[in-house]
Amino acid sequence: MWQRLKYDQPSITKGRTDVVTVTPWLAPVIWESTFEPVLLDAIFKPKNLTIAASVFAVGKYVQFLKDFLETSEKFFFIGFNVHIFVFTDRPQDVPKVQLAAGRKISVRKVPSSKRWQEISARRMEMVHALLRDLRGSTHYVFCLDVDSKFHGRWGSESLSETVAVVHPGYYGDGRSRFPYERRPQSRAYMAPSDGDFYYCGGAFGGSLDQVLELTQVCSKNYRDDEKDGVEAAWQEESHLNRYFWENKPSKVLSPEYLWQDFKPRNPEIHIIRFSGVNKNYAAIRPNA
Ligand code: UD2
Repeated sequence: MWQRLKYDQPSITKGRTDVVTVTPWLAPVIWESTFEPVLLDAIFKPKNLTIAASVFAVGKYVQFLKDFLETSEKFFFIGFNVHIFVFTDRPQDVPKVQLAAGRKISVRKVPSSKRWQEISARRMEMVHALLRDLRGSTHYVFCLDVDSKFHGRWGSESLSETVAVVHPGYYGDGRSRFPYERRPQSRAYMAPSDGDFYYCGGAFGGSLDQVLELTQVCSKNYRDDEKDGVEAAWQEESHLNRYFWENKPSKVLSPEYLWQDFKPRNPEIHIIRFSGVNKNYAAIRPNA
């Protein structure tokens, strides 16, 4: 295989100098130009992997599905077996999208909700139940926000045991400014002197077994908090951040992997791969 493969000679002394490409616990941080897509695909494709993605479209958020699904066909793990699971209370409104060979969409019905906080917070629990069914048939899983579109490659460079995405809104800030849960009575609590990065609730993933574990711990902590009458500041995103503080991700994806359309592109962002669309919260959320 290697004789036929053509890619630029790697250098061990030259590379990107404007960003950090490894964490203090030696997990790679994935930025454009730090990896060779042709080489990575040549390593991962022969493994015949199946990648699952979960996406929730509850209530008016079904309107985002068309763009999400159509753009995933152009950019998300092209050439791999991909199975997208759409969780929705409106299965009849899931758009029909033309799929390439090896790609599937399945729809799972979930209850509607009167509170967006609850929709956001219950995702981990439902994903956990799904993953138990997928044991033995799926290798990696990504949990993604639906109000987003793919604009560039998101592929095998992102595969690892536990994968976190650095939130585009806070990556220049000091840790004391991160919007972690700050009340010690919550299981998502983070002290002002703690924390590595602020990670997105809108995109994370890893191997099936690791995401099973992560979703179990985070949803249990959310429910236990609930019994104590506490809801973390950013629901499951807060619990996810606490989880990744205690269990360092084995790969960190730069904010290229979840940008936000309203943000001007910063110079270190050479490509936007996935980005949240601009939206009018008052018009689409079930509550204020
Ligand atoms: C931020 C986070 C998001 C989540 C949220 C807190 C990023 C960049 N953004 O995004 O991950 O932590 O704050 O809620 O990480 N949804 C529905 N129906 C609804 C409301 C939400 O299906 O009525 C689902 C949908 O999949 C959506 C996700 O929940 O993508 C998060 O929705 P959001 O609009 O609350 O998220 P947003 O963009 O403010």
